Amino acid sequence: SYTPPTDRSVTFPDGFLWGAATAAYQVEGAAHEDGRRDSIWDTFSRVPGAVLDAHNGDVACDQYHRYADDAKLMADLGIQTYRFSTSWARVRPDGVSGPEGVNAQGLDYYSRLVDSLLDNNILPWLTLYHWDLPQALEDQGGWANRDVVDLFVEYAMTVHDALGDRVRVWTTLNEPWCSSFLSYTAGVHAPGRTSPADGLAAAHHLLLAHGKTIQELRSAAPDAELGITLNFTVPDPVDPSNPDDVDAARRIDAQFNRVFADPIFRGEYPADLLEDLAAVGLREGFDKVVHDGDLEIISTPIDALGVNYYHGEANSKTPPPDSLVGDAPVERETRSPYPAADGVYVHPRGLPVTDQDWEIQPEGLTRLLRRLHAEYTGPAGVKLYITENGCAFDDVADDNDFVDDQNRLNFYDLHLRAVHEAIESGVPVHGYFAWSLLDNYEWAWGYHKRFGIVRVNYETLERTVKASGEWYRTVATTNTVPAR
Ligand code: PNW
Repeated sequence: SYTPPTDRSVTFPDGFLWGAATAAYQVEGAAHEDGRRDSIWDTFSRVPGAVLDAHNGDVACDQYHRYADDAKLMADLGIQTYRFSTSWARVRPDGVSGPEGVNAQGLDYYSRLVDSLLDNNILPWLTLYHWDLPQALEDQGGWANRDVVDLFVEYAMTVHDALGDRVRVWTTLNEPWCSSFLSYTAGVHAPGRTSPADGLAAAHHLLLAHGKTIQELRSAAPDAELGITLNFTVPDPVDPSNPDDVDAARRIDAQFNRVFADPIFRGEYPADLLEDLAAVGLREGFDKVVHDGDLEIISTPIDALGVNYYHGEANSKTPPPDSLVGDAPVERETRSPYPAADGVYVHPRGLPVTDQDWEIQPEGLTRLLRRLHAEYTGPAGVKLYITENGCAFDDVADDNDFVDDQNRLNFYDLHLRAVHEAIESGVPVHGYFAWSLLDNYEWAWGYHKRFGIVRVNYETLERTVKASGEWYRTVATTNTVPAR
């Protein structure tokens, strides 16, 4: 693997946006306050064994009460934009249509948050869905039920009506791959279902909800910047000269990347994906889920693609040697549970890993950005942003709660150099968000994994900037990754 040299500084283009990201359920807490009702993550975290130590988001980072201080902290860190999400379970807690379904107190919170950000000169970057579907809607079939699509659009426009005068950047969905396949097929995320057909239906309905919302937002706010955030992997064959391995990587690319990018940018599902679904008996059912006209809606032009990148993977149709399989505490299968990637395995490559056993592979980000620009965003004239990148490490805090996280700093340094390399080679990337501003509720891992550039003491809820956060301030305020 290629590691860029770190002995020179690299400066980003003028106007490059430096941000940090979070999501509602991961940071807000106040789960039972001001009219919020259960989302699928509240109920999922009560299922024995679903989340490590049954951790939940009842308190999280308490941002619901500490947003004003957090906005000041961001300003102090030189952060120019804050990527946060609004919670459907706060805004329309019962999933009921019409004005009676709106929870004014929930909307008020986001209004106060946005005002605090603007007071601190921070651009609000609003994501409408980061996985907290109202449980009431899951009880009606969740994302596998087409009826949820129009309810999402209604929720989105409720948020827009309240905040559209102050929020200019709108992201419909965060990582629909997670809220469909990881949630409805692999059962790892809420609602914990294990149905290949439901995962496919959820993916399509999420895409349709995205497309319809873009159309509504576009007519309500012609000047807004509208987009979606996808998570991408960079699949490589274990052995490039082995046709089975090459096919394994192709399948992962279809099932993970192209299943979302192709409908959005080309108005069609990938033909090879549909063939793979036919081979496992899922094609007919999926064809019924996709109605005439859906793909035109899904491919409604957008302004921005958010890219979440953590790592790529090496694929094969044979299992990896046991000795190389990591020891992640959340049980991890190396065999894909996903319908169009039947029989595909992930092989650990012996790269350095984070505390989730996620491989550290910065060059994958350079390749990903070049590919997205060449095949999707470039031809469509769509702006690229890195909306998430970061890592979990077992932080050790000193008596003052300070964490000297050189490992995380190193991760960011390498990945920002990888972004810079893509920019140098002609890929226009317009901004970067660290995941995450704060240590927070890391879904199925609970509070066991820390991603923050700022430490959260979960006893006192106090925030302490880590070494990586101090370093990020230098980067953001000088627009430069310094030499090391
Ligand atoms: C993303 N996977 O989640 C999310 O957008 C964040 O909310 C999250 O905290 C961050 O990445 C770190 O995990 C993912 O299992 C969670 O492949 C799990 C997976 C991918 C992304």
